[in-house]
Amino acid sequence: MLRIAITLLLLLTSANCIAAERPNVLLISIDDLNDWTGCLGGHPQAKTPNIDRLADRGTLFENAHCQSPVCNPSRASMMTGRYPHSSGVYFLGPDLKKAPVLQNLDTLPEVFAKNGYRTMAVGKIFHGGDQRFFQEYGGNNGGFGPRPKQKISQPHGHPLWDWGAFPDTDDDMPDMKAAQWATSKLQQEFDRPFFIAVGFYRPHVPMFAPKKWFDMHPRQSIQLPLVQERDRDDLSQYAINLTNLEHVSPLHEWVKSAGEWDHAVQAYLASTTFADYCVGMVLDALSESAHADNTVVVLFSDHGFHLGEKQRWAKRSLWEDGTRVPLIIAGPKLAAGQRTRRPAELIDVFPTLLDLAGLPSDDSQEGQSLTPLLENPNAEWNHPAITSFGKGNYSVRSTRYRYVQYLDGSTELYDHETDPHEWNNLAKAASLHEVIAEHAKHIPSDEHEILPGDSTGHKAYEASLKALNRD
Ligand SMILES: [Ca+2]
Ligand SMILES: [Ca+2]
Repeated sequence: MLRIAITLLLLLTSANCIAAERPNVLLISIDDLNDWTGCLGGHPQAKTPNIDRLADRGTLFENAHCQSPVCNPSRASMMTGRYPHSSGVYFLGPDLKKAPVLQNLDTLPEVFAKNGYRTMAVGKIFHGGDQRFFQEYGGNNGGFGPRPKQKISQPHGHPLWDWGAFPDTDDDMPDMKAAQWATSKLQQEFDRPFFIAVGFYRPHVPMFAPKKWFDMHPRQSIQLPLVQERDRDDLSQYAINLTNLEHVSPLHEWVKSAGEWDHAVQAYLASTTFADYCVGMVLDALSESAHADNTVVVLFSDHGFHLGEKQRWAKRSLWEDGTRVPLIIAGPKLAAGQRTRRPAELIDVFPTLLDLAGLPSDDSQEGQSLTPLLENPNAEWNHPAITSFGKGNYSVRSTRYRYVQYLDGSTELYDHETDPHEWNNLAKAASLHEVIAEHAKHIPSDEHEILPGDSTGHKAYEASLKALNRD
């Protein structure tokens, strides 16, 4: 009896020791942030000093992409390690727990909890219902706006679509509360390693921030994104319809005619600089804490965002503006100041964190651990980034090219070495036949049916399908 008790005690002690040696995880999410950061250079006037210093401390994945250009499927995919085409969660609905493929899986924080971690979160990590997945949840802090009596009236769009200097103080910003909550947690000591996730809402619409953040981006000197007037001439009608019909964001024509393009760009830059400030608060709290030398930090956004490129606004596209995201991984035992052009996917974060925490790997994960690229940013890497927007519509992004294939059979190919804005569709170039074939091999052949869910993203897909049948 005594021997059993001693053995048990020894086992428990060694388990605790192993757990105590594991690194903490700080996961920072920024909603709807495209490549308009200083370190990615997507806009020359982006001011993100805190995201940039995190990039300097770790590895910046310069060619990272979401699995879907919509919040819910992107986050469901990342947090379960399953592509949208594997789960059937392609759009804003359904919730991941309503997907037969996902409902019995442990999500990323739940796997860490099962391995002895204390899991905490604040803000938007999943697309709703975050409290289900963390042991402690500091509140959603969403539901911001609309501004009373000041709403910009625009005929085509969701009530969330508003921008301008509002409210008066930083303390009235929901993201500030999330940063403060995370800061207070990082100041505590824990008897176990922790997994803290902090999800910021800006620059997601409404693009509000107090006036001082707008003043850092004066409207009179705002540079509009580079846009080619006839950029869409080499796209199929289906591709145009898919990204524009029943769209919930304003039409580009309206934004231009209302004289609001520069104002909206200013608001996005201001909102991003504010979100970056909140990121800085959390990074400062970490570096001043007892956890500074034993915490892996991952920063990501759930998808990109158009601000007039290809004559459209917001997410829901398979182009670079829709899929490219910031992704940074930094940690105490990881190299600093690295950049890699190898394609990375948000779905890769799950197996990467298992690796970095020394937890058992999981063969059912559909992403790849990025640790080989953390060790050598130029390592051989044959895993292009796959993004879908509804069943049958895919983009395959390699180190050099983007190939897009739509369910009507139309295709696009862009060479990022010569065409970073994806203006010239080379899909019909005979000399690139082999390049196209190589990329097309990665288009999934086994696709889950679209699970029902009431969503605006789904409406765009349905409308483009209907238009196709009419042709
Ligand atoms: Ca989002
Ligand atoms: Ca074009």
